[in-house]
Amino acid sequence: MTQHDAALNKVIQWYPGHMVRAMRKIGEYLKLIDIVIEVIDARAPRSDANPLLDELIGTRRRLVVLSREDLADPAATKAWIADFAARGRTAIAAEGRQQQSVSKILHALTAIAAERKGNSRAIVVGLPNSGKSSVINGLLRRSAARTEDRAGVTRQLQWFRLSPAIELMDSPGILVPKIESPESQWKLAMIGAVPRERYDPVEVVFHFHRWLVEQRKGRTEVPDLEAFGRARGFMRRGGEIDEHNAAQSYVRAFNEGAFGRISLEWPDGGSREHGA
Ligand SMILES: Nc1nc2c(ncn2[C@@H]2O[C@H](COP(=O)(O)OP(=O)(O)OP(=O)(O)O)[C@@H](O)[C@H]2O)c(=O)[nH]1
Ligand SMILES: [Mg+2]
Repeated sequence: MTQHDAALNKVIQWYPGHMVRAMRKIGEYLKLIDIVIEVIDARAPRSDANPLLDELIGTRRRLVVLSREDLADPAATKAWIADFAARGRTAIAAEGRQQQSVSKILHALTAIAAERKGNSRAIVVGLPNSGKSSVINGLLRRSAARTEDRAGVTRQLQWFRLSPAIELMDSPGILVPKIESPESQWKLAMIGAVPRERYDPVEVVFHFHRWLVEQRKGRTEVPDLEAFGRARGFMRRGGEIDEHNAAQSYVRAFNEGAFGRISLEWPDGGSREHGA
């Protein structure tokens, strides 16, 4: 294990009490639930998946929402939708904050509910900060659920009525307690699924940029931390970079799309990005 991998390890240990309780509650509530809407960040669908949920969901109808479509590489998102379809699952790419985009989810949900008789109850689940509450607000067409650009905002399960026939439940984000791969750790930190105080942003940015250079065979205009820090004026007296603050700003810039649309994962066998 390198020094950089060791620094990432502490991300694994983040599994606070409210997540343990939420996971247990989701398990209890699932008896009442007919449809599971899984919100997954389109930029890292592999790291974003939650195998614990797979067990709980069992044979219930499920719908995958690939959120942050606006930040992901469109070719990767297309490949992921095909990959989900090949595994018998319906995935819809959406930008949570765009009404038009969320209406695609509404159509799919209404169609599933219409196949069933009577009331349908759907729960929205996914990793912290993946965009669950935004999807709920988009579906309800009002700001009913609180949203914020950090992980761990929704703390409790909460019901919302979408239509006479459909009820929706928002739930706290749940991070898998043990993330095995160091790759997944920096990716989850980079997409905002891990609270800022739980990781060293300098390490995360280092891993991200090294990965990007490798992916693009050395050709990328996305700055490394040093170049970014200098360009944005994160300087200390003596000409050194203020690495920590620069790295936090770097992660924010990534999530604002400042480096373009970048997907961190592609399905197995899918064609990868090549140039620029
Ligand atoms: N660019 C972009 N931002 C989004 C999208 N969906 C949500 N966001 C933003 O991402 C942040 C998190 O969204 P939330 O809806 O609060 O996420 P959540 O999954 O409910 O988060 P927790 O309750 O903390 O687990 C907010 O700042 C949203 O505005 C999207 O599709 N694109
Ligand atoms: Mg939420």
